[in-house]
Amino acid sequence: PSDCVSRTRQQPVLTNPHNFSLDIRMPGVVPAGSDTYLCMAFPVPTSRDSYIVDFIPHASMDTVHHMLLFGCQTPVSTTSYWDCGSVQGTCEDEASIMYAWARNAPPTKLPKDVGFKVGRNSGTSYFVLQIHYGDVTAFRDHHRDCSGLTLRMTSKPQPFIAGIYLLMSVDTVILPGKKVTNADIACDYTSYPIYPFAFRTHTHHLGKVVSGYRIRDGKWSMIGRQSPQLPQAFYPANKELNVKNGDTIAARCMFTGEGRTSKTYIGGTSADEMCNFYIMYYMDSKHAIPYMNCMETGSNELFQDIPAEANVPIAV
Ligand code: IYT
Ligand code: CU
Ligand code: CU
Repeated sequence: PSDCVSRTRQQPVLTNPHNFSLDIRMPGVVPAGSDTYLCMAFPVPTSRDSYIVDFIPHASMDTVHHMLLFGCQTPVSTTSYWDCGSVQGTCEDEASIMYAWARNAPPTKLPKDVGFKVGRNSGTSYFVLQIHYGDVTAFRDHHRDCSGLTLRMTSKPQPFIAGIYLLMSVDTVILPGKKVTNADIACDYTSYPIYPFAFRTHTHHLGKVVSGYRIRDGKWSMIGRQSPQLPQAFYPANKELNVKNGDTIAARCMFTGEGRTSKTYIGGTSADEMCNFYIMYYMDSKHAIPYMNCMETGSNELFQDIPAEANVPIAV
């Protein structure tokens, strides 16, 4: 790691004793080949609750395809970095995504007064950094990579807590050659209001467009819509839209089976598919819920009224 700066040093910010920074960086790695996924866990440094208020990416543009940051209790390893491609995952328990950086996409900022709450009490003991190294020809000189993130953190309680609402399909089957298959997901929302500010879509190769909506009194309002073939970062959500008790949250992934000669199922490899719509929201800290998900198939009756844009491919 001689060509990487110390990754453990913390930089106290002298102007405010509550604030500190944490470097989450690969420890000087050389990926074995193109499309290698490497993960590394970092303990959350305080037992007391603290809050992430900003993310500063440090990524080698010529090699890093994407970076994701997760929070969880039990990473696959706590001793060193590991290969976290399709076989080994990130965490033994459920991970939640907190940040996504993707090449050629602008990184999203948290709004003012909003923080991700972390710390052993809040169920996040570890951060896991996942880096997808794309083209590794830049490693022919055997230099070592220390890409990662700096987290700007504070121990000062924040008025609003950031969270993730994940809609995912568990049962989609895409028939070979069939032009359009929709994966529809919907759940009733029964909690305190959330304020979406960013969204992320994820499919593998067959996804054409992914759209997310709030349905209130039968009216569909778009939270976000994107091509999953564009960089899978968090993009700004449609503003001035909240989700409250009594609403329905819904998402559709439009897939094509063209070019396949057998059925495609939901699964972890690049020959499988996924349908994910992530909503990053904030919530009043008084009754904040940091993670929610929806895995229910939406009914045909409900999705009769989905806006036509959900089936209009986005040019990439
Ligand atoms: C089967 C599936 O759709 N898996 C997704 C969603 C997922 C994300 C997380 C499922 C679980 C999680 O803890 I975080 I259980 C999936 O694996 N998505 C990938 C990454 O794992 C985040 C992605 O890039 O969105
Ligand atoms: Cu990638
Ligand atoms: Cu996937």
